[in-house]
Amino acid sequence: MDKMVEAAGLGDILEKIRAGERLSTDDGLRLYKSPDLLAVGYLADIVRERLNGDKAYFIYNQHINYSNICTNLCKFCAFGKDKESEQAYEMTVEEVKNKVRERLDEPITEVHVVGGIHPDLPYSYYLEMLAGIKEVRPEIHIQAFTCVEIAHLAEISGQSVEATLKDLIAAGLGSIPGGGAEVFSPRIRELTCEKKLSGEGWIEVAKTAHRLGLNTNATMLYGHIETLEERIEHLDMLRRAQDETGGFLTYIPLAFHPKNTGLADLSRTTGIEDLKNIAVARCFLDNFPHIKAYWVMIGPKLAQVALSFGADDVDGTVKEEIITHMAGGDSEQALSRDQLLRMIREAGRQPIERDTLYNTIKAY
Ligand code: V47
Repeated sequence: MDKMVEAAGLGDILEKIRAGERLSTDDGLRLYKSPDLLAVGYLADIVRERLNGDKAYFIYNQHINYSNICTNLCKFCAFGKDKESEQAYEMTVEEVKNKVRERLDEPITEVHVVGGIHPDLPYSYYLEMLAGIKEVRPEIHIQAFTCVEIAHLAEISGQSVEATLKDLIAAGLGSIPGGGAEVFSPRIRELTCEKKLSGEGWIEVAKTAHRLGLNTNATMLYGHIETLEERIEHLDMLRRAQDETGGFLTYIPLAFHPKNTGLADLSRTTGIEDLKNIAVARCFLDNFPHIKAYWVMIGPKLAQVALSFGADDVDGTVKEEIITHMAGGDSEQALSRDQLLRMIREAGRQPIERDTLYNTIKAY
C-alpha cells in the first residue's frame, strides 16, 4: 500500500500523516486533485484508525422540519419555499410535539430540528417548540437550528447571539447541527445564496456556541459550482475555528442534489467524488474527532464503503428526511437499527450506538 501511495506521488503526505503532522492547504488540494482514490482513501483510513480504532457510530434519531417557509431561497435548495407557495407549510408547536409523541415507543435519543428563515414566526415560537419537545420527551437531546437560523433568532429577539443561545439552552437546546455552512467562499455565496448569513458569520455563531459549552457540527455542500480551492478554503476555516474552540463534534460533507433546485441543469455527484470528499476531509481536519458519511445523501451502500475511506459515523435511523428527498434524493426514508448494524458489521467495524455527544449507549 505504501508503494501505491508513493506511485501516486503522495509519499510526502503519507510521511506527514504517519508522523501526525498537519497537512497544508496545498497538500489538501493535491489530495483533491489526485486521480488515485485508493491512495487518498488509504491515507484517510490511517487517520480514522488512529482516532477511532475499530468503532463506527450510529444514532437512533428523528428529524423534524417544522417549516419550509424561507426568505433566503438559495439556488441549491429545493426545500425552502416562499410563504405564498402552494407547497409552503408550517407546523404549530402542538404539531411538532405530536411528531415526537407519535414515536414515543421507539428508543430515540436525539431529535434533529431545522427549518428555513421564516419571515414572521415570533421568537417565542422557537422557545416554546424546544420546551414543548422536552415536555413530551424530557430525556431527549434536541439538536436544533443551524447557525443561520440562530443568527436569525438573535435578530428577531433583538439580542446578541450569546444571549439568544442562553435562552435557547434554557428552553432545551442541546447542540447545533452543521447545516447552513454551504461553501464559505463569498463568491459562492454571492452566486447561490446571496441573502444567507456570510461564512464568517456562520463561524462566529458556531464559536459563540462553543464558548457557551454547546457542541456543533459542520458541513460543506459540495458538487455544484465550487472550485477545489474553495473547498479547501472552507475546510481551512473550519480547522482554524476548531483550533480556537474545540467545539465541533463532526464534519459532514453534503452531496449536492440538483433536482427541483435553481441549479437543476447540473448533474448529481459521482461515487468517486463522494468518497474523495470524505477522505480529504479526514486527512485535512486533523482536529475533528468524527467524519460522518450521511447515508441519506450518498445512499446506504456508499456510506458503508465510506467507512473504509475516513468516515467513522453513518448518522442514524433519521426517518422523514425532507431536504434531500425534495431535491431528488432517492435513498430510503429511514433505516432500522438492524440495517445500520449490518452495514457497519459488514464493513468490518464494531457498531457503537451513540448519543449526540458520542457517548456510548451500546457497543455491539
Ligand atoms: O444546510 C440544501 C443542504 C443542509 C440541498 O449536523 C442540500 O449532523 C444537498 O445540514 N442537495 C441541511 N444538500 C442538512 C444538514 C445535516 C443533515 C444531516 C445531519 C447533519 C448534522 C446536518 O442540507 C442545508 C444545505 O447545506 N442542502 N439543499 C440539496 N439540494
